[in-house]
Amino acid sequence: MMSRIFSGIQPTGNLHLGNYLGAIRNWVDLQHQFESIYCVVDLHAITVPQNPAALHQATIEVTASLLAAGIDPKQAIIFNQSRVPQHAELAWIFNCVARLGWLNRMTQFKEKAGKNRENASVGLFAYPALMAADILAYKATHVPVGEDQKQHLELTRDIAGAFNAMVEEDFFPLPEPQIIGEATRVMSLRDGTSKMSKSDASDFSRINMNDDADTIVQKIRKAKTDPDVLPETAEALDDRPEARNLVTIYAALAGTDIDRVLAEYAGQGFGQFKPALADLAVAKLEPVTQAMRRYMDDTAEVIKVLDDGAERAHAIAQPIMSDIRKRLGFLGESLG
Ligand code: AQP
Repeated sequence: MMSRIFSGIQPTGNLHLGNYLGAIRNWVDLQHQFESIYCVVDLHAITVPQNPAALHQATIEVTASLLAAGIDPKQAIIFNQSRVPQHAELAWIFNCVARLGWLNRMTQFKEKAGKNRENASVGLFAYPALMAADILAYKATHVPVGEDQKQHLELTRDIAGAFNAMVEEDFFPLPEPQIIGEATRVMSLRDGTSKMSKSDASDFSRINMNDDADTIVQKIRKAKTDPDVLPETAEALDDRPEARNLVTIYAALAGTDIDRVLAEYAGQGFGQFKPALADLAVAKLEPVTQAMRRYMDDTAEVIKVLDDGAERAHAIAQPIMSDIRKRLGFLGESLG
């Protein structure tokens, strides 16, 4: 089977360094090796309440960040999910394939629903079935994601397998997660045990892709650390989550590994390491931030990329969905 990449990102606010190092930077590399489809997942965004104007704006901004990071719309398909109705259509079918017990095990739902579970939307609970539909509507074979999405990918494989068993055919591939690089789980700058996230109340917990140089320097200066010097081995960072996080970020930005960073900085304290990290972060992120501002000055170009991407994505998903309809015995062609 031909390799095809699919991955998605939510338009739920500014992209941050975790999204960049855990996912987008890898998307940029992979677009040259595989047919690649990158989706701004607005249907996923509405699993929690959204302000329509903010969602509209974030869809444009996230797309601008993808372009600024180096995704080439001539090479890869970039579009927003709700434009291609096959995502929602297949998600419904997968809601009928997935078992309640499988979804009950998903840790992201538990984290996001929190104590208010009874009040969470049905969509938030069924989120992984929509994610499976996103991937399998294109029969994608590889899915580059951060560590946090691993469990959802396993569910996608379970759904694909159950569907295949139902239709007695290897209809869908079992997609492989691609969790690549040093920084597969970037942690909050305020708490090394929780994930850097768009929805963290504190802006000082994350570096946003549109932060200016001064803000990046300030956030790194204020990042939580400990009083010890950097050790010689990575194992010695095991019980120092904040220190490990900053060293990991450095390694990922520098395109090296943790051991090499420690070989250079062992014995030095954060008074020395933080300025070096801030310089590196500014040097690596500033070109992306500047390119993003240029795209935001001409949003017509960004919207054109999404229009074109939606057509190309639809052209792939539509015939696959048509085959699925036949397998299930649905009468006639879908009008979507
Ligand atoms: N902290 C992270 N480290 C590494 N990778 C990460 N990703 C997200 N956070 C980190 C990866 O980025 C891709 C897109 O994520 P998303 O925006 O679609 O979903 P998310 O995981 O829900 O991101 P956030 O920031 O945590 O959003 P909120 O706060 O709205 O829930 C995925 O590949 C993800 O693995």
